[in-house]
Amino acid sequence: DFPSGYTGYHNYAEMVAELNQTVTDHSNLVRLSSIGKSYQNRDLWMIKVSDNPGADEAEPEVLFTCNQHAREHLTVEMCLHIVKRFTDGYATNSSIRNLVDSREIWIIPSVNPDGSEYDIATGSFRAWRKNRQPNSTSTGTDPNRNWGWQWGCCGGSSSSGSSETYRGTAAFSAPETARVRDFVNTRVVGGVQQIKTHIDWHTFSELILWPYGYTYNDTAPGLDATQAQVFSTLGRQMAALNGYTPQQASDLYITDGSVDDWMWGQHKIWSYTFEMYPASASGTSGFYPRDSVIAAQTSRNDSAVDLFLNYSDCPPRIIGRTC
Ligand code: 0X9
Ligand code: CA
Ligand code: CA
Ligand code: ZN
Repeated sequence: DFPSGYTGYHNYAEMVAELNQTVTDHSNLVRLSSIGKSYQNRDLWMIKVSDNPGADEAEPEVLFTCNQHAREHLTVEMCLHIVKRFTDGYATNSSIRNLVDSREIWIIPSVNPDGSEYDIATGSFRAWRKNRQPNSTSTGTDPNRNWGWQWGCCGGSSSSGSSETYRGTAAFSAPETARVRDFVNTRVVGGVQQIKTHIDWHTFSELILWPYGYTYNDTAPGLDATQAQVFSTLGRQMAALNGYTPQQASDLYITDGSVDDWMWGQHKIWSYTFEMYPASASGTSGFYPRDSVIAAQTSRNDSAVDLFLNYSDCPPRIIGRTC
């Protein structure tokens, strides 16, 4: 389990308990479901937050994913914080109520529960990143190199099973990414993708990143200059609210097979990657901030998340365009 100084973080069982408690407390606002199983057969839980949550209403849909990377435990807390704020806040906060009433918000707090549990299993952090799927030489596929848009194209991932950025044997060879893909594919209704926007939460470096990650070019097939302008304008406005640094993903380094490139390339979902606290650290210590920072470093993103939800009907609106 989590060591002393970190017991405020949720392990997998505690995360599931928290989600179930939310269902008990706010059955009028949430639906809990599993999108399938991890490699080690853990449920990949997803919670929907909206008014009339049992109905598929004509409201812009928004997706938040957390914990693709096992050791990035602060991101689980970020997703749970989003759930809590939009449910506990509903009765008393009119701006929260307006967002919940006008959006369908899907939240997957742990995309990689096997890796996350492995990271804490001995009571000392293992600094584990990948999932726990065996490969030909070692263990683990990097979920954020396993997505099927320009998979393995560009030197932004590894074919070596022992690498921290092992891309897997094929796009979606990891069950965890395949199940998120399947869910997103089911949201194409009448030929129209219902999910308009997405944030994938990571740690660390305090960055807001947008596609593409596989190329240094600002524009590329499927991403024109106007769209790039939308990504950067919304990215910068969110960054002004949380103090992160906004940039195209490849400005950090080239990655191929990352989730945001697939969400945009395949579905035209306006997809961002947020790298949370801290801004910098030595070695892997940045993945392990004490639990005392959880409250401040999750609520720090509240106004950026609100802006993001607000524009989720039509992100091009931010540069005066229509949808
Ligand atoms: O390498 C990653 O997957 C991310 N950094 S982390 O330290 N959380 O592992 C950055 C990914 C940046 N690229 C894209 N988002 N495309
Ligand atoms: Ca609704
Ligand atoms: Ca809908
Ligand atoms: Zn990460």
